[in-house]
Amino acid sequence: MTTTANAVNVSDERLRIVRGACGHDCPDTCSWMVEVRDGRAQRLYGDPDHPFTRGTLCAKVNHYLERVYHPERLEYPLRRVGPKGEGKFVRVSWDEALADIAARWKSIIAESGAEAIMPYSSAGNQGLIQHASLDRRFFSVLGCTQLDRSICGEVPVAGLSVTQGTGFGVDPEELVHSKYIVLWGTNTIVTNLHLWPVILEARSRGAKIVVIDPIRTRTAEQADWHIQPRPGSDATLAMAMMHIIIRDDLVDHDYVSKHSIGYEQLVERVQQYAPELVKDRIGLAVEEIEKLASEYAKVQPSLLRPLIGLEHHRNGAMMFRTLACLPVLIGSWKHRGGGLSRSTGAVQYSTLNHRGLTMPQLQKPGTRTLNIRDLGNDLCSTTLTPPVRSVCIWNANPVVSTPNQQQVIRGLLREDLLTIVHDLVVTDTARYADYVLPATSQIESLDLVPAWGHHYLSLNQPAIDPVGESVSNTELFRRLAAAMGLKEPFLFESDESLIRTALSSGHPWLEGITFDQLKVAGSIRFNHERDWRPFADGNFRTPSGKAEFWSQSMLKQGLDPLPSGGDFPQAENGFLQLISGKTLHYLNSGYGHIERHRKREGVLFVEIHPDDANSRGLQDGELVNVSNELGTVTAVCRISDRIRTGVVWMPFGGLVDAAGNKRSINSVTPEEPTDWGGGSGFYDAFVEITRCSESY
Ligand SMILES: Nc1nc2c(c(=O)[nH]1)N[C@H]1C(S)=C(S)[C@@H](COP(=O)(O)OP(=O)(O)OC[C@H]3O[C@@H](n4cnc5c(=O)[nH]c(N)nc54)[C@H](O)[C@@H]3O)O[C@H]1N2
Ligand SMILES: Nc1nc2c(c(=O)[nH]1)N[C@H]1C(S)=C(S)[C@@H](COP(=O)(O)OP(=O)(O)OC[C@H]3O[C@@H](n4cnc5c(=O)[nH]c(N)nc54)[C@H](O)[C@@H]3O)O[C@H]1N2
Ligand SMILES: [Mo]
Repeated sequence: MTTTANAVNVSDERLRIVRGACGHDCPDTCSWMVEVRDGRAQRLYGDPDHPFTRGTLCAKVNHYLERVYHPERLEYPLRRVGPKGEGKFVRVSWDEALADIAARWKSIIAESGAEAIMPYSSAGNQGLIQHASLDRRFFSVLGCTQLDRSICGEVPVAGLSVTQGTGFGVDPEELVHSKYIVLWGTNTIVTNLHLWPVILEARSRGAKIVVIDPIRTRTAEQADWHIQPRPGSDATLAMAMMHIIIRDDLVDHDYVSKHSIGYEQLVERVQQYAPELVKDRIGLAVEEIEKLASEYAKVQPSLLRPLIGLEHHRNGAMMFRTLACLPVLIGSWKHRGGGLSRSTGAVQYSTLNHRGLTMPQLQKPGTRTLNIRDLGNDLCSTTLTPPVRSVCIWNANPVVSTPNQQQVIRGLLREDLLTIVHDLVVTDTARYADYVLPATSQIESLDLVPAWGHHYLSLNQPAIDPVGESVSNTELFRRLAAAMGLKEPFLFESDESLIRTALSSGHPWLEGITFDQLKVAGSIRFNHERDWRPFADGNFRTPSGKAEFWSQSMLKQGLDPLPSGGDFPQAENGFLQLISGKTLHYLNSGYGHIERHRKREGVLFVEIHPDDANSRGLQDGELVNVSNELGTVTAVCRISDRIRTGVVWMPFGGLVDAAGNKRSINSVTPEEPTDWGGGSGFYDAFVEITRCSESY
């Protein structure tokens, strides 16, 4: 790493260069430099010296300053004047907004108890303190409803932990040493761009790249082999692979006997997964399954990289639990670059003093928890006691991102609901708010940014003053605490002090990493050996200390103690399974307000296999309705052999459908819970596709 100072005075005296880091919910957490002249940011670019950023940003963040200075950027607090959802607001002062919110919250608490107030946030900003710190303390002190935020990332950890006891995995930079890389349910080139050069480096050293995805994504097009199973069948595929590995004695018996328990039970379980028996459920030919299992076991070091595609299925946790058995069975954890590499979040969060930031001890025992995926049902519930009377939303845009979108909208339309939204623009969710409060962008606030795709810790330093009257999340909660008359000093901790708290864990990997050092270096790699192999010598964090093919704790919870294919629904009676994926120019629901990005993504479409289109008499380019019992969304029909039969694919992004209605894919996705881990199986959506009477 270079150690260029934070604010460098170059020959142009009025120009400052400030180091920062992207706070988007993305594995890459890029380090960037912002050139500022006379208080205005003029250029933002990837740090050329950062080993993971390598001087490039992405299709979205290349235009980040357009987001900062966008004409729709919120500069002042707004109060609703029109009907809910119409988006009519007037400017009010912060004092007026805070006084009214506090007065209404106080009366809600007096009448119904604090649980009638519900916080709702996700990872819109994934910087450590802007993501989760004073907000958690504030709502805990009041005793408000707690939120189970398992919409992204918790399900895999819940699944992996059964086998490994932790979500730890291979450091993504170590993939250069892998010889067989399986990108499993992830579209690296679109969503995790900065890992791609690492994978290409591995390929240049002889690695084979395999993609497992029901659709031929951009990444699949670049791979050496694309395998196209039916959605949700991946754990069954992994079981069939284990069947073959055991049958052909490709097992690493030494590793298995030293570092695992339950091998005999596994041997018995995989008998049900002979490739001939399960090929139809998986939707692959026996030869493909045989070849994958044999290559995966024989070519070492082999590496699995499963990301998000698997967790949004009802059997999501079991998928990760089962996949995690594969590297144990063949002992690939022993090799440098071998094993499984998913999010590095578990590593980052266990290294930092996260509990010191969120102070979970403040939660009042017995306070109810509502799940993020159930927002629509909870807002519409007539039985919830107390009912949700106010929802405070920041770092999230649930009208677009939460399943069963029309139910979310019905809930937000409730006249008696006090809705507060803190965001950078009037998002599709903010349109339903009573108060919209302006949020700072990443270049206007201080944060320590952990990454879920690498092992660097980055300091994001503010480059410019907040635009208008916008405030950061931490400042919002300091203001709300003051308005509520709260006095606890920890509700008013400064951003810098919070960051120092986060760095105070005493973890050996943080040795020598201080706030002051980060101010100079910008980004620092955790202090561990390059060649960190988390489970080379066992060290699993399970109750037995071994990798658990058989799990006593699962049994105790009434769950299957062994890995399995899990239950996954399949399309029947003319229905098609609808899955989705991220897009290049949107960051989840974000960037949709910027014309350049909207244009690049174009009109909402649905991709369908030629056979499925023919049997429905659909033409390429015509408008179709994608519908089920939850709702309808209109999209342009794209007939394509990128997708396998029985499955259709839509991009996840903005809210407007191809007929101009305020609907997106989540109008037809269910809020079905995952097997465990609290997630939602919204990729198990089943839809009919019919010709639309409107023309495009
Ligand atoms: N159908 C379908 N649904 C999905 C997905 C899918 O693939 N398909 N993906 C799922 C996944 S993986 C995820 S992570 C979720 C994402 O869902 P959300 O977390 O709702 O993500 P975004 O839609 O990007 O909304 C984040 C919001 O936070 C705002 N924001 C950014 N920075 C700040 C800040 O500093 N302060 C405040 N107050 N606000 C800020 C942004 O402007 C944006 O409006 O969606 C899930 N929903
Ligand atoms: N450009 C861009 N980058 C992003 C985001 C963004 O919105 N835009 N979002 C960020 C966020 S929040 C996240 S969580 C990450 C997600 O990163 P990824 O995991 O790469 O996310 P997706 O693009 O949704 O890719 C998931 C893939 O899984 C496939 N899939 C769906 N169901 C199945 C299945 O049952 N089996 C298999 N094998 N595959 C399946 C889908 O077709 C899709 O191609 O990306 C982050 N990066
Ligand atoms: Mo996500």
